[in-house]
Amino acid sequence: MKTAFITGITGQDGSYLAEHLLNLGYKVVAMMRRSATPDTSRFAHIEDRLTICHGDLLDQSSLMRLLAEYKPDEIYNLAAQSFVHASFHEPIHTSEVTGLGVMRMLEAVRLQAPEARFYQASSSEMFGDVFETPQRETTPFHPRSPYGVAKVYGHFATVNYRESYDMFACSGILFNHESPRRGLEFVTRKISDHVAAIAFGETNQLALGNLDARRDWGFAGDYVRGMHLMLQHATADDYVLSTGTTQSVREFCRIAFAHVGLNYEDYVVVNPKFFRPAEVELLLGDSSKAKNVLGWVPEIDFQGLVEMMVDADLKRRLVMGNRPTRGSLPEGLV
Ligand code: NAP
Ligand code: G4F
Repeated sequence: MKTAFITGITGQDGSYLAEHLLNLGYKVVAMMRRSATPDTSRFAHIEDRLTICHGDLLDQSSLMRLLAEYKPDEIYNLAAQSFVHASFHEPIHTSEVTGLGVMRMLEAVRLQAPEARFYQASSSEMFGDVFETPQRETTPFHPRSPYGVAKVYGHFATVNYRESYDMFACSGILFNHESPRRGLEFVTRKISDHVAAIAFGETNQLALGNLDARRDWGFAGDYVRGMHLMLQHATADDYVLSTGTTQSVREFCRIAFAHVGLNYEDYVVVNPKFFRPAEVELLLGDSSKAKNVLGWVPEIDFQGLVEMMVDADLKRRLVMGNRPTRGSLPEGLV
């Protein structure tokens, strides 16, 4: 039985990846950091099948100790301070975790598990002020936030360890991927949760920032399959994962509100406090390398993703016995 080691298990991708690897027959060792109020809700349904351990990307010794103890075959470094907006307020912390944290992981792998295959969660935010559209593996980077800068550091650290030490180290350049388990501060989940809250009469308004920003949004469950495929290939390399379509925040709102029979223009207001000092205006990925080399293709389309997220936030309220007061429930939920 192969052993996989995942950092970031409490986050969105950690939970989907752990599910996927358990289904494939892996022993999954999952790292979380110490917290006074640990949130295990995203993986509670599989917790009894995981080996949970404690470590922190800020603490080199904990990473060394864990890799020495578990000697994993595959290592997925998903942990990060991943919220772009917060990275403007906490640039040093973001650099420490999201940037230098990758170097700490790579050092721990080099010294304790050099034969392990390593996956680094890189990001389309590295493209930032894009040089070309669509963006692919060869597109130059121009990050627009401390988060993006830290991810570029992590990306090149991964490439450098592959080239310097012949380590099997891959960087997955993933475009935005979402799900009902997405954190509430990210725009897609903020919208889906507010649509449900508005339909149930809990609030009357959704305050957002830049409605014209465009993203290439896919489903997280599809993207974790791609992470695993990268580590199964004969050689280590870097891959873009994306859907190849782009939509605006406004379009996400339109579809999400329409799903419950409402018009987003009646509820959405713009509040400049959600603007960023520098914005990434457009992301659109070309994942043909992942398709051709790994056989990876995403299965959930944009409309399906929006409806899945809104349905989940509606269901959460329905199972609590609440009833909607505005709009109409989608057919499957009536
Ligand atoms: P997420 O939900 O924000 O999860 C981040 C995880 O990192 C959480 O488990 C968090 O733990 C953990 N973490 C934060 N600081 C840590 C530290 N010092 N030591 C150990 N763990 C720490 O992010 P996600 O959406 O699942 O994304 C997974 C990875 O992919 C991230 O690296 C992200 O930057 C990258 N990425 C995401 C996307 C996307 O669209 N989702 C796209 C491209 C790349 P706590 O719960 O304790 O905070
Ligand atoms: O949902 P977001 O916060 O995601 P963002 O900044 O694209 O970053 C996510 O995707 C990256 C991959 O490209 C990951 F690396 C990163 O870890 C994270 O998962 O914002 C998306 C867009 C932005 O242009 C933002 O300005 O939505 C715009 N937006 C408009 N109003 C808003 C809001 N974003 C948030 N979070 N909240 C708003 O009220």
